[in-house]
Parts: sequence; C-alpha cells; structure tokens
Amino acid sequence: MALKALLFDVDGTLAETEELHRACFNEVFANAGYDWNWPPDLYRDLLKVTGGKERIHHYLDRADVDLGADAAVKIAALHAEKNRLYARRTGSDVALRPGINRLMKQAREHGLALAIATTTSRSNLDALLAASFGAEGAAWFSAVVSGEDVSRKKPDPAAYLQALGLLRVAPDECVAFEDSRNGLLAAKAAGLPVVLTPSLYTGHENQEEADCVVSDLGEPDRPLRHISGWKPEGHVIDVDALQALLEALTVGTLLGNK
Ligand code: XBP
Ligand code: MG
Repeated sequence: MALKALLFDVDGTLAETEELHRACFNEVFANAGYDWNWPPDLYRDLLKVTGGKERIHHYLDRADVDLGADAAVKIAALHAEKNRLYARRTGSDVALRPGINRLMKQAREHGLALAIATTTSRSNLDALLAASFGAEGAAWFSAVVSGEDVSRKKPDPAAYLQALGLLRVAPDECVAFEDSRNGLLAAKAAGLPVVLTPSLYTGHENQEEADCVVSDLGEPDRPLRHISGWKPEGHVIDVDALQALLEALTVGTLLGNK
C-alpha cells in the first residue's frame, strides 16, 4: 500500500501544549474571581474529557458547582478568554516535539499530503501553526479539522473521517500521529494506522491498539526510544519507516495477524 498522507493530532502530539492550556485555565479562573485551581494530577484526570468548554462543564459537575441559568454563557466566556491568553503565549512558551518539523518537511518533499485532525479550538491551532511554521505554515496542510468543525470530539472518529474525506484518501494509505488514548481510539475507529508518541499527560494510558509506540519521532542526533508494537529500523520515524510500517501492516492483515 503506497503512503499518501500523514494526519496529525495537535495538543500533545505536535507540541507539549497542555501545560500552557492548564496555566491559562487557572489564570482565567482566578481573574474571574473563582477559587478553582487545576493542579497537574487533577488536570491529568480532566483531560479524559476532550474540549476545553466540555472540560470546564465536567469539572463543575464533579465539584457540584452550579453557575445558575446562564452557566453555559459564563463557561463559554471563560473558555474564550483562556484561548485568547493561550494564543498570545503559544509562540514563546511552546516548541514542536522532536522530529515533527523534520518529518513534515520530508513528507512534503515526497509529495505526501499533510492534515490536522484535532479537538482543540481553531484559534489555538492557528496560533500554534503560525508560531511553529511561520506565515506559510497553514498552507502546508491540505486538510485542517478542528474541534469546531465536528459535532462530536475524540474519541469519536468524526475529525479523522472528515480529514480523510477532504484528502480523498483511504485510511490504509495514511498514518495518523497521536499522543492520547482518546485520540488513538478516534484514529483507530476511522481505520487509520497509528504511531503513538505519548506526551506529558498521557504516558500512563492504555496504548494497546497503537501500531507503533515510540517516545517521539526522533532526530538524527536524538534517537527515538521504541516502546511497543512495530519497531522502526532506524533511529527516527521518517517517510521510509512509515512506508515500511504500512507494508508490515498489510502483511499482518494478509496473514490475519491484525
Ligand atoms: C486536546 C484537547 C483540547 C485542549 C484544549 O485536543 O482535549 O481540548 O486541551 O483545547 P487534541 P480547547 O489533542 O485533539 O488537539 O480549549 O481549544 O478545547
Ligand atoms: Mg492530543
């Protein structure tokens, strides 16, 4: 099967963004006069709910906090303010994870399509892409699906299915890159092979459905660490490695192993 496209999750996969999201949530809560605070251990648990607004709703439900009849409006305002802070800071506070830029450049040189399938807000995505890839960054991606483009967020496959439709490719001609269990389940439900690079908040999660789990995509002077599943021959995930992964999966399917 020829490799045609790479689909990337955003938070945790392109960059370790969740600490910045968490700091911005906490700052916005404090500025609004609420005594809510999300330390890392609590945030790890809250991240099971994808989407910032949904996460605030979930937190208030479990803390038994009632914001009254206009709760949804108040939560939407807090979330919008969190995203404004995030967009202002993402350029200086967030860097791409190892191998992301290298693999995207190489994929483009090989004529592969790039896509984004995320449950984060469009403004967060735009800010991260601009900060990471410059003004032309957005043009690198043939399909971009954010949390606002789908009615159901990950683990629902909607974001991936929409991206595949925009790319006009079959899932077995692609590889998806994810860091979280919700993302892994979403990509798998869309039929995609998945390379999982666990992040700060997701290393403890069940990874069994992933086709390949590695510490990160690696750089020539900073080899990846293989964790489980299919093992790349070299020290980095590059286009050849991904093609080899697809071939291994095809053989596995033919032999009934997958
Ligand atoms: C991860 C998420 C997001 C962010 C916050 O998305 O669950 O909700 O934590 O983003 P992904 P918003 O890994 O799919 O990119 O506040 O914009 O919802
Ligand atoms: Mg993620």
